[in-house]
Amino acid sequence: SLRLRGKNVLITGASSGIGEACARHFAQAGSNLLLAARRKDRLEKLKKDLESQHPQINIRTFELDVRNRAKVQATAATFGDVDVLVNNAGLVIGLEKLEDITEEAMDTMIDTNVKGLVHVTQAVLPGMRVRDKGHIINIGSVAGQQAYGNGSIYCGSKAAVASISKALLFETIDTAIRISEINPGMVETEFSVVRFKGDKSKADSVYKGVQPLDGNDIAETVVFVAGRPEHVNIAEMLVFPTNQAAATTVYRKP
Ligand code: NDP
Ligand code: 8X3
Repeated sequence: SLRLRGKNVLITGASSGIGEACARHFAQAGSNLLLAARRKDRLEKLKKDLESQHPQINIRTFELDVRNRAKVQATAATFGDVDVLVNNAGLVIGLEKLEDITEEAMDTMIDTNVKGLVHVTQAVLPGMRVRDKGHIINIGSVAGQQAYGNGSIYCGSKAAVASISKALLFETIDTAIRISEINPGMVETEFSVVRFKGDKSKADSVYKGVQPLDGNDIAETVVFVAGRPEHVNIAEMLVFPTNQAAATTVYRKP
C-alpha cells in the first residue's frame, strides 16, 4: 500500500520468523525500519540484504532484549517518531504440565511475551499520543484464545496480550491511534526449535503431514492491517492454516 511509504515501522523480534518476514514486507511497501532483537548479527545481515533491494528506505538495527525495561526506555529515546509498532518478540519454552514448568521457563515467557510487550509499548505510546497518530500491532496467538494442556504459561501469556490489546482500545478511543491484535495459528518459524531447545526433529514433527503458515503469510496480514486508511482499525484477526480448526486441532494427511 502507498500509505506505508516513508512510515517509520518498529518491529521487535525482527531477527527471525514472523518479525523478519514483516521487515521484508514493510521494506517492500517503502517503509523505514527500526529492527530490534537480541541477535544483532542477524539484524545486520537482514539490513544489508534489504538495503541492497530497497536503497530508498532507512533501516536501523537495535540490539535489544525487551525484558530489560531500562534498556528499552534508553533505546526508544533514539527511535524518533514511530508510526507503526509491531510487538512481535515472543517465545514458548517447553510443552509441560504446569507443575513441571521451571521458574526460569515461566519467567522467560512472561517477561518476554507480556512484560516485554508492555515495556516497548510504554516507551512508544506516549509519543504517539503527543502526535495523535500511530498504530500498535500486537502479535498474540490462537493460544491466547484457547488454552491447551501443557501450554498453561504460554497460553496465559498470550491471553494477557489479548487483554492488554483490548484494554488499549479503550484507552486510545479518543485518539487517532490504532490498536490491532493478530492471532496466528500454526506458523513454521524457529518457534518450535526454541520451544524444544534446539531439538530439530521434535520441532519438525509439529508440522508433519500439514502445511503450516509461514512468516510471509502473517507478514502479509500485518502489512494489510497497517495499510488500511487511518479511520479503519482491524482490531482483531485470527489466521489459521487451511487445515487447522483450533489451537491443537489440525488435520494431518496420513
Ligand atoms: P521465532 O523464534 O522465529 O522468532 C521469535 C523472535 O522473537 C526472534 O526474532 C527473537 O529474536 C525474538 N525474541 C525472543 N525473545 C526476545 C527478547 N527477550 N527480546 C527481543 N526479542 C526477542 O518465532 P516466531 O516468528 O514464530 O514468533 C514471533 C511471534 O509470533 C511470537 O510472539 C510468537 O509467540 C508468535 N506466534 C507464533 C506462532 C507460531 O506457530 N510460530 C503462532 C502464534 C503466535 P532474538 O532471539 O534474536 O532476540
Ligand atoms: C503458537 C501456537 O499452538 O503452538 O502461538 O501455541 S501454539
